[in-house]
Amino acid sequence: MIKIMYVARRASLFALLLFSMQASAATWRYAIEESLSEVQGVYAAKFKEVIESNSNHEVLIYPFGTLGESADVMEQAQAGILQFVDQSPGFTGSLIPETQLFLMPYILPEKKSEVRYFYKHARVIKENFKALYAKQNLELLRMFPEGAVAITTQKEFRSPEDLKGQKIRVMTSPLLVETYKAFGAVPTPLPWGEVFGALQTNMIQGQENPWFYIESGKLYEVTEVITDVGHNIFTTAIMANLDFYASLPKAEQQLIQLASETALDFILDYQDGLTEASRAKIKNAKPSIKFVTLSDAERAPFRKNAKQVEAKFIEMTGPSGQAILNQLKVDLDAARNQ
Ligand code: 6CS
Repeated sequence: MIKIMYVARRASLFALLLFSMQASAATWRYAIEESLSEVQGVYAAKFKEVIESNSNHEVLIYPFGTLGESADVMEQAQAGILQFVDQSPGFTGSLIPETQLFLMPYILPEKKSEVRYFYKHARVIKENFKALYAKQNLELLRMFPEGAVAITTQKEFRSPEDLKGQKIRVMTSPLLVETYKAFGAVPTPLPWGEVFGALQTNMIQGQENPWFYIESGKLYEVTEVITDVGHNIFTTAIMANLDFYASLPKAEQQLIQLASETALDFILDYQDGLTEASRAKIKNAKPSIKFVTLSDAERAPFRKNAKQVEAKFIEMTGPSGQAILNQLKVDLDAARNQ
């Protein structure tokens, strides 16, 4: 009798162990705003590789278009339907106005070593933004750059006056609207899915994006001129649903941190030469396209007008935005003096 009870107890302990092992093998859903072969997709694939080779979890990546626009996937991540999401500040601005800091023209560095140092070490990301995202039930994991932003147009421009009356599409951020007003244009906020069609039908005449995206989205097909005014680098952010993240054992949180940092290093290296390669592909596909790089003198009025965008940022975000801007400047100094 005692032996039967002993065997039964061992059997149920074994079943419990088996159950907990199965329960710990989870499927984590991760949505991005781009395709798998674009920068966010490459980051996500590296993240997935690190998670899957160090645990029995599976990471399912949902590329742009599979779950809706960027605003839709953010709602799904906040609700916990998705465990991870990549959303760029150009869309997060309506939820967390301070993230528009990354859209402010002529503030982020152009030099590669400074860019790298900034995204790896900035306290404004690790502390200030981490706290702001947490208020929206999001654990901010990393922010990373996606390259210098260029402006596509139908006609050449060299000054804010030349952009008068030109409808330029921006992501749905109030601060980007202010930027393009300051640049002399008529800003037109649209979700990504509508951009190609709007250019094709001349509802808008231009838009801004990193070179790789202009190439992979074939925007050059509906563009005559691509201009570098040196005003920004594109920033994106990856985050986890906070309830989900907080419920994980410490070791799993550490694995997520490891995967996020490994993917950050990987994506920084991956982008070496990406802009140059994208420019070459565009020229090859459309030899008639014109590339323009504004000189320092031509950039001067854009820089001057950018000052009013900083004032708008403070108007939109108040003391919290001011504190964040101050911290950003400290971090940028650290990156310059590293
Ligand atoms: O312009 C946009 O809407 C977007 N640009 C990039 C580079 N990534 C995601 C986003 O859809």
